[in-house]
Amino acid sequence: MPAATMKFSFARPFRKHHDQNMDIFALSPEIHGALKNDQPVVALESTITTHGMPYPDNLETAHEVEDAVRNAGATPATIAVLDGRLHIGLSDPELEKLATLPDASKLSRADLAVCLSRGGTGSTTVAATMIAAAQVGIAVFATGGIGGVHRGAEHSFDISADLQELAQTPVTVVSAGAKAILDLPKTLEVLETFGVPVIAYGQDSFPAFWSATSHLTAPLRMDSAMQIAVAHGMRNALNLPGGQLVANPIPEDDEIPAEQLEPLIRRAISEAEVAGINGKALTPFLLKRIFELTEGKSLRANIALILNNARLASRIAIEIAKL
Ligand code: PSU
Ligand code: MN
Repeated sequence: MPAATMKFSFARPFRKHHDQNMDIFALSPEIHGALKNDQPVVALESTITTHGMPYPDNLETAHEVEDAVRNAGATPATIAVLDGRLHIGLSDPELEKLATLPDASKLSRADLAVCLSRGGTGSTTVAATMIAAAQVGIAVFATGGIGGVHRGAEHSFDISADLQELAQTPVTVVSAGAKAILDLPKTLEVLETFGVPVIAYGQDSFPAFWSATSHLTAPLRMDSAMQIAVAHGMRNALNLPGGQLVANPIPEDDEIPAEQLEPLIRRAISEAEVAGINGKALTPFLLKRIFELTEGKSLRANIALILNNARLASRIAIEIAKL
């Protein structure tokens, strides 16, 4: 490519509409059609697949989550970077490639563009998935649990980029709260500082990922997908830049009581300290250790809560599409 052309294309401001970003984005035909016709679409992240679960549970779950969205009447858009293109909607072979990648990069806001510029491959975290979703006009995104303020952050400064993303990118993220490995009170404080609405779904308590409740009261509560959709629309009408965090409790039959989990979480965290694990590697390490320490129970709960979030996100996307 001649230098002048390159300069032009890189200097060009980012355009909001997906049709004009075809060089960066690779939309699956299904997603292209759904977005063009203003049909409800739910974004899904891919770090759960590459760093959150072992194979083959990761691949099976990715398929089940997509099926859950389809059964609820929306279109699933799993997002990942493959060979230098930001894919919105993955084919079965693409999903399988991602799920079996030995050393996938875990991409957040800081490294998304670098990976694309190098022609690389990697999964997107909550932050990077939100960026991609907003660029192509997807309003709703389902994940397991967002990243947040790690325990001991007063020393490590480890605060997930997911929180800043919620403050600036207008996507409604359906989660089961923040992962219970985190410092939940500090995570709620930072979200409040950043002006992110934290909405517990159908209860007052802020859910704690593997557990349906915590000792914390969520700042906001809503009891219907429609209310959440209207609030999303109101933020747009006010031109407020950030998103909403919906905290959807894990179904009670699938939860692990917090008392049971807490000692195992503490043990995993001290093992990480001893091993000197930090940065991007910390959350995947803790999830893996808790999986081992609960003999797989945490994984089953994680799968159940993601499916539950996918169903609620679909209902919200359907309501937003009606607005
Ligand atoms: N939800 C899960 N499993 C996960 C994640 C979410 O059930 O592995 C991922 C998300 O991609 C989230 C990331 O953005 O964990 C948080 O990583 P960190 O703490 O390094 O920001
Ligand atoms: Mn971190």
